[in-house]
Amino acid sequence: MSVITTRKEDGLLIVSSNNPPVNALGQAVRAGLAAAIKEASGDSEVRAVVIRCEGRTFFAGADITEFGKPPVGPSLPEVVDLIEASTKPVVAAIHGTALGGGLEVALGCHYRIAVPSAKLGLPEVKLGILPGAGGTQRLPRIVGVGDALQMIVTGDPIGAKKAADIGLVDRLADESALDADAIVFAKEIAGKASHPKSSERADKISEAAANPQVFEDFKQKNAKRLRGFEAPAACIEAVRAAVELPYADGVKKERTLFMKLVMGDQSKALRHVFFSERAASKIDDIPADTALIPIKKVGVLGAGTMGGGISMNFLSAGLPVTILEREQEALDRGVGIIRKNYERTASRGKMTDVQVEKAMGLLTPTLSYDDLADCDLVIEAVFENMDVKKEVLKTLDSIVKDGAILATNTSYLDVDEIAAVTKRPESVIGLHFFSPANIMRLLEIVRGDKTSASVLKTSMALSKQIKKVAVVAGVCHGFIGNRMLRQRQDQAQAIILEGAKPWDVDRVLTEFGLPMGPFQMADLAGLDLGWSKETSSSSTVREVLCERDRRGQKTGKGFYDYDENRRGSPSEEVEEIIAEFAAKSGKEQRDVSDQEILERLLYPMVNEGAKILEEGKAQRASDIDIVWLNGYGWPAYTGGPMFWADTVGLQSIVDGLKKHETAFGSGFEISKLLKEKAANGETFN
Ligand code: T1G
Repeated sequence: MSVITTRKEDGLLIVSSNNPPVNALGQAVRAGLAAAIKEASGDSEVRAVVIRCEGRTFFAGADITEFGKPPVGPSLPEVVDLIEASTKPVVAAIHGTALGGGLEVALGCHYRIAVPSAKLGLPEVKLGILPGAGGTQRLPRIVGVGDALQMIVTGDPIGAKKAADIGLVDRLADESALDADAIVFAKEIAGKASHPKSSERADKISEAAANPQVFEDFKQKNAKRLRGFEAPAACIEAVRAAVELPYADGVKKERTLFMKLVMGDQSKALRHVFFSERAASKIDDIPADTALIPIKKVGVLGAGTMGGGISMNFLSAGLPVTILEREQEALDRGVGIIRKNYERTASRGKMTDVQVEKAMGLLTPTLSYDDLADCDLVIEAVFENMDVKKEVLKTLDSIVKDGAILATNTSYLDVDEIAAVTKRPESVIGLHFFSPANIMRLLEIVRGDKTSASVLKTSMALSKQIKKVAVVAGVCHGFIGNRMLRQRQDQAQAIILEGAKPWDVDRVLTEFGLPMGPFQMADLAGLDLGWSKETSSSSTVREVLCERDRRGQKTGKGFYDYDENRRGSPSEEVEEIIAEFAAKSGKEQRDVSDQEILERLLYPMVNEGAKILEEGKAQRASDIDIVWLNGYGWPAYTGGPMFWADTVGLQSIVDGLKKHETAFGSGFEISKLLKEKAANGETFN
């Protein structure tokens, strides 16, 4: 069965695409579309054409799996030009998501009709490229430079209503009658003498032609968000070409920029991220027919920062939450913070007051464990202490109904040991949210030795429902993310004793693309976390700083000195404290290069990632990448620590680890898997 079929109806040629799951514009689809347009042009009975898609969505873009492979014609630009040049007017009937090449096909059509729920966008920049089938030249001509820049440089889709407002969509169809309304529309326009061609429009770009400052302003306004990414600047340059060059030259410029980006490392990394995020939701070794446990009511234990944030995820997804605290005051404070967070979101226009009240209406505060008895899932978010967690799980085990999932939000502790205090370890799982839990996308699903397939599969399905990117981790100290972070933190502490300045260490990591360095992070979190004056013994630089009232941003000084706007600057006193401490510890200080800082802090993370894979604590290397991208701000344009290691070359990583072996201390070992892959010239991904 061909993916593109045509049928004639009342003088119209209806062209249908059926290429599940998302009607990607693979070779067969492109060839089918080209043939359909030729069929219409050659058939005198045909007065107009409607292009529509079966399944859940209009074309969601070029087929990304074809990237990097030898191209097979017709190319998408050729198909889009063919549609626009068609002697019969063409209407695009849009539902679901018209994205990337899919929107470019629609821009090649003479008219666009969409259901109100449809989304339209050019997300190519998220894959490290730019629209390569005329989108950067046609879209500004239809919607103007301002909206085109916003859509192309951010890659964020817009709704059909907004698209209609800005002229991208000519008509909104009834949500349940797209095909019928598209046919009516096509018949209406069929009689017109001429039909609009996006590539020939100029009215919407004249304003920008008179004011080229619009491009600089846009760049400035988005500089912080786009830092480190190559594609956004190329997107702006392509849209500028649409304003400054004739269409044919603009398209050439677009193609040149596209080809450079698509062959580049950043696009390879971002395509890796695209498929890795989708792969992460697959659990390799559980049967597809594993039953899901219905989750209708959720319980959360602890109304502190984590408990409150966790609750909001379920409330925002429309699931009722019962939140338990020991004291009324703590309960009221927790509930108050949840409401304040929602109201702040509403004040930014990202929620309506009705939605705020709906979410708050689903929240039941309680001081009694009994109110959790009929929950389908209970998540404990109490103090990170093994005895406390065991006590809580034992109590839940005695109260909550059979078949319910008992989850712990521990960040480090042994989930199997916690599960063992219950009579139903198969129902126990780790759901490790990241703070702030209502914002951070990552969820580490920690699979215990006895966790059942149903509990695991249900947790993964639920993570999608609460819009998290979930990754399955095995039980080990710190699971995937924190276990690797530990390696970096240890080296950060060690390398400053050898002479690297804390602010140089942070600079090297932020220049690499991480949002913050370890010392900036420590000052933000507070150096006195887990510290007490009574037990302090100047045994670490951190202790000495705390003893000197340098406890971080909150005291105006930590590793950095802070001004009234909390802007940090290097501190001579800290330099002296570290030099003194190093001397006392018999450490000689020396100049440490940026390259050594990078290798010493990031290579051990990769090594630990390889050990996690070796031990089967992660299903695949790309899962580790997804953890670091969504939980620790690792720069997406490098693909994540394991993909980045492949880019650096595993042999270079091994050589670097060997070079710095002494600095890593006696217990350090290079992962067997890493050494093997390096020796065989293999990669992780
Ligand atoms: N190509 C190939 N496979 C794709 C695909 C695509 N464009 N989009 C999705 N898939 C696969 C995906 O890997 C998954 O596979 C399955 O479809 C379902 O996807 C010239 C060059 C459309 C919003 O960037 O954003 O056009 O895991 O799990 O959550 O200018 O998919 O089941 O094996 O994501 O409902 C531009 C990418 C391409 C859009 C649906 N287009 N797709 O989300 O399902 S570049 C995009 C999405 C381009 C031109 C350039 C989402 C979706 P599997 P899913 P979903």
